[in-house]
Amino acid sequence: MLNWLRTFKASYVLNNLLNRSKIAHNKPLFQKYNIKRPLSWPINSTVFSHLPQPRPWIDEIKTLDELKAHPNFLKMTHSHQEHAIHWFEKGYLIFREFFNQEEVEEINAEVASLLSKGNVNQRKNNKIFFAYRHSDLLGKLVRRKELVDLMSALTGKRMLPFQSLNFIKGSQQRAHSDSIHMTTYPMGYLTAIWIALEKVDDASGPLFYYPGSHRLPYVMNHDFEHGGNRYQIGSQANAHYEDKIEEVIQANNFEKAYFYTEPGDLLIWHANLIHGGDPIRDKSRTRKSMVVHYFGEDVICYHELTQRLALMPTAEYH
Ligand SMILES: O=C(O)CCC(=O)C(=O)O
Repeated sequence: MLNWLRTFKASYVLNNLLNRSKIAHNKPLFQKYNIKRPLSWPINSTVFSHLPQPRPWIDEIKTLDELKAHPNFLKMTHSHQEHAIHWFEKGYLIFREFFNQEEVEEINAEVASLLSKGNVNQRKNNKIFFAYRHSDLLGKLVRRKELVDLMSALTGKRMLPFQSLNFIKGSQQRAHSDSIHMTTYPMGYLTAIWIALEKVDDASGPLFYYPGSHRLPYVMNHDFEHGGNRYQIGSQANAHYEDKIEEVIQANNFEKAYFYTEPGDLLIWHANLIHGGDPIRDKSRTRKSMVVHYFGEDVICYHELTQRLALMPTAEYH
């Protein structure tokens, strides 16, 4: 019943009206881009299609030589430069043992405690949403300076945490780019981190990704049969989107890579890197992990698939 109601755009308009303060920060941005429509109305990428389409500085670059001569690259530290080259070519970065064993244990204990106190709960696809908003420990973790500084250097805008997802078991989510779920205008100001909170192998449903896929055109609602209309979101829009992404992967011959991990390993991905969760082959296995999605400061953040502005309760956005 709730899922059916959610297909009606009016339910989001109502929700936006009830959460006015969480979308109000978009007002100056709508003015800046001369978008004349109420903040509460449905929104998708076609609203911005007549506007210039700039991308994060690194995504505007065509060749490695051009990257190495760019002023933003030249002012980076040596280690950031190495990361920028890998990011440019592959669309992701891996840091082994970024968190130590003690930190991993603390995080796992914190998630277990939040679950047992009922501060968070496990929802669709084994996901625990927004735990970082209920915990000082996780709140500090998502704002770790070296991570935020690196992602901000790569995109050219300060990156702010928007959403965290904790998993006890693998998501088994089909291949997708996060930009269909969390979208920005201008496009591309989204990054995500994936933290391994235990050993992950083939049996527990590892994260998979397609190196280099971040350079593909963004797939938006108008690129597939989303099935929606003026009043409703297509009830199968996500499944049709995922079918479309399968086609894109086949057509481009991308090689699938897996993130096999030890506890504490970390992967950062680009707004348009295609990724997902592999099937769980051993159903008894857990796959404790945490994802954090970051939006760039000073951009319009919305959800292309469900056609609504992102609600931003955190102080950083205001
Ligand atoms: O952890 C996974 O299995 C997939 C997570 C994911 O796709 C996401 O958070 O966007």
